[in-house]
Amino acid sequence: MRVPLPLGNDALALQESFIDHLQYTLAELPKHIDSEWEPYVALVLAVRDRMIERWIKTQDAYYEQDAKRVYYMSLEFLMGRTMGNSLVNMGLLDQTTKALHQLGYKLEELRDAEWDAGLGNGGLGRLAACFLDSMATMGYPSYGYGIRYDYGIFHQRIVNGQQVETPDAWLRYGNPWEIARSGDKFTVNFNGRVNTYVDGNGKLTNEWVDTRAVLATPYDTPIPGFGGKTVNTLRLWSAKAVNDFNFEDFNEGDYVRSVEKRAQSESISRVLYPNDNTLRGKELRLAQEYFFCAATLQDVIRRYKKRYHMYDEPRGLKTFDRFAEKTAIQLNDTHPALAIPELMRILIDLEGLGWEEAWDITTNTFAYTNHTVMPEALERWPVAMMAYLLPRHLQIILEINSRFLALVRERFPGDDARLSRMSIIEEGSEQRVRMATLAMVGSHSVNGVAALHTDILKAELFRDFYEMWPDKFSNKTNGVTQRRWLLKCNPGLANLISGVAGRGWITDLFELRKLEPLAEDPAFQEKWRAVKRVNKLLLARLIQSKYRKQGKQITLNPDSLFDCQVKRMHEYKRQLLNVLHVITLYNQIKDNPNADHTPRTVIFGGKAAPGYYTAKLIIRLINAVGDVVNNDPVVGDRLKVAFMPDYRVSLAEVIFPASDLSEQISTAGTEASGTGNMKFALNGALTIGTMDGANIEIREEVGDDNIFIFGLTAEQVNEVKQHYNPWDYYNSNGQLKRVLDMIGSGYFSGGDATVFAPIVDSLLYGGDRYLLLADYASYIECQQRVSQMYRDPHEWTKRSILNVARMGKFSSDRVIKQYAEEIWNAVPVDVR
Ligand code: T68
Repeated sequence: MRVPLPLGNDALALQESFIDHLQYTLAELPKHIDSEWEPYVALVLAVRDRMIERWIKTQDAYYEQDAKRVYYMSLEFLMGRTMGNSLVNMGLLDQTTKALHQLGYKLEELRDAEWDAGLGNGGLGRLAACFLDSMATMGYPSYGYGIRYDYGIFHQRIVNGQQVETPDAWLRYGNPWEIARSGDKFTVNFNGRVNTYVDGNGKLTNEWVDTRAVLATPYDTPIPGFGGKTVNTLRLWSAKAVNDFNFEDFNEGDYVRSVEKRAQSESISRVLYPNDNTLRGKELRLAQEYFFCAATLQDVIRRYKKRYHMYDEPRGLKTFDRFAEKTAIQLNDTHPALAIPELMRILIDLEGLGWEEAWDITTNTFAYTNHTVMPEALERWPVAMMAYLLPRHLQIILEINSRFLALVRERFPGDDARLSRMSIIEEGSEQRVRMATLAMVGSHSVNGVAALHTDILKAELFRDFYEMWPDKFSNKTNGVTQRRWLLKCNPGLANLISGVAGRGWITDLFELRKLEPLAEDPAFQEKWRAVKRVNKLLLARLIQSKYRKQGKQITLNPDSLFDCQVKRMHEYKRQLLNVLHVITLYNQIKDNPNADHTPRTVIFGGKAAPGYYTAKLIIRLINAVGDVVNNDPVVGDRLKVAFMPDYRVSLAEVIFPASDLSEQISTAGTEASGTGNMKFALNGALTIGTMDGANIEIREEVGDDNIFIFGLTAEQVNEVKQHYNPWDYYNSNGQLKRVLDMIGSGYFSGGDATVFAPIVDSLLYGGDRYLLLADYASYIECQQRVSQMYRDPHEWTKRSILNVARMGKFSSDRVIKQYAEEIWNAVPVDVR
């Protein structure tokens, strides 16, 4: 068979591919094209062709070298756009820009035609995306597995200051990056019942019968590592109805109904659940989780079996003897934890292994990452729901539990309270399956995502389990990929850095240390500030255009301090505390209009879960405060408040490079890690933050002088909560009282006191669960220090440079290396 010639990477070759695809794939003549979409697709295909060569080579190398495979199972992959990142990683950026320019196209404009792949809610989903980039860059034989939702995270519109959700139909015009692999489809079963009998050999056998079947079909997206050597795979499953003619329906002449019923099966992969750090116990969500696990494990086992005969019979080994040695599966939170009972079911019911043997393989294969200590985010599925949807899995879970509880009894005799705390089944008015417990029992590794978070898991949430298995627990502090979050999103800063420190930082972030000696160099500082200013102008332009679309006017001063808080809207993240500061500043300006106030632009962005009433009301408050502050002539350009609608990956890529100040102000002990904190700092913003999550480790790295820390520590939070009374703070702090009274009296709602009353009530009468009032004074004082320092450009810029220089630890490359060495026992493969 003829092997195709490698494609050229020069501008001419790229042009040829581009024009070929316009003509032969899209049947378009350039002069008749009047949208960006067709040339965008042609460009994608030209770039994709170049990735496919390396993709095939990579997969073949993994097969030939019989590498241990790593599977990252996640219900969320928040990929954002793929074009810019692919060009950067494949080294095609300059030639592509040139090629398009000669044809009369602008790369920037074609890039903007791409929809964000928003298949995630926030940090957890974006972490998965960063991990894929690092695993490919470092050459780990790895696969991302997830669901190809027809609808990603909703689009947020702001109408009359309030969030309105609209569906994200991101696949409407097709997705040119993906390749459908109809050949690798699998059947996934639901419902039915379990038939237990003793077979001819006297063996107890369980058969799952009378099930409802759904097809899982895979779509693959290539994931190029930096340098373009390794190209890995993100495989996403889509649900399809099976072709079983129901003759009963047919006989009754209800053909149309039988077609309609197909939609039910296909609804499994319809939509991403839009909750971040909370869960709704919907049966369809449980069906999604199982659909995903069942399809993925069949694929993993298929791939393993294709290879196992190499070391099988000749050496007297059985099929699955080397499964755990050749397979590592990382569970991104408990959302894919049904993979544990599913692997047990496959090994025992379908492959005929004994329980002990199957359990050994299962626990040696799986590892579990926890991302939260918030009780409302822990998955607890009703036993009754599981009995109906997955009867055989429930049986297996109960068997896992009874064997596990026997071990606990042995270790801690007579400790019934411990037994009920540790049981996989939670008792109560309704029995539930505790998925985190299932994940811990069924894995050989459990990790948190920042040092403090892991400490809290060990000391509080998972304390009993830590006492039982101290060696299972470890910390893996999160990181982010510098390819997207500096090289791609901030070319100005990336070039400035590479000019003085070389390009080594792109694959070894510790190389940024070379910037340290330049931190106080006036000429370098000048260039540093110039880059930031250009980025701020770009962001200001973008915000202004978004406001025009809402029929509003806003002018932003690029010399003001850009103070940004972008992340999901959640009470524990305390966007409301930030608002209290904004109103405090407003009062200070109004009280003292002639004083010299440091100009600030406070920028918010983030989506609230559609059913999260309080979070939505906080969005409304931000916009209401903005309407008052931004239009007050006394204030002028000394204070502006902007809410960026529809915050997403592609907007984040504009915001981080333009920020001076990064708000990381969650109540200590609530934010597992945070990763936005790292992206801001990597782009030269200083952090104002609490001693929470990875903020603590950022402080350790950059030094206490180069970060603004305020508020109670996690330990103090636990203490204060024992006897907390928000009124004490309200009554003793005049500034605070005034701010709350303004909100409560309708100052920002045209005199209507009812609008924002629930917000004030949640603080004063609702117990102020996240201790905003306790941290208010310390936050205000800290912000004053921020304003003061911003007035000294030399001092500020020095700290900005030192922040970037000391970000080495927060690369996801470091994190992946730790997972690979300490959990997966996986090694990189060199793809020639
Ligand atoms: C985040 N978790 C953590 N959850 O909040 C953040 N939850 O501190 C951490 O940095 C990040 O994970 C990465 O480790 C989430 O983003 C969710 O999005 C989520 C989704 C579904 C259900 C529950």
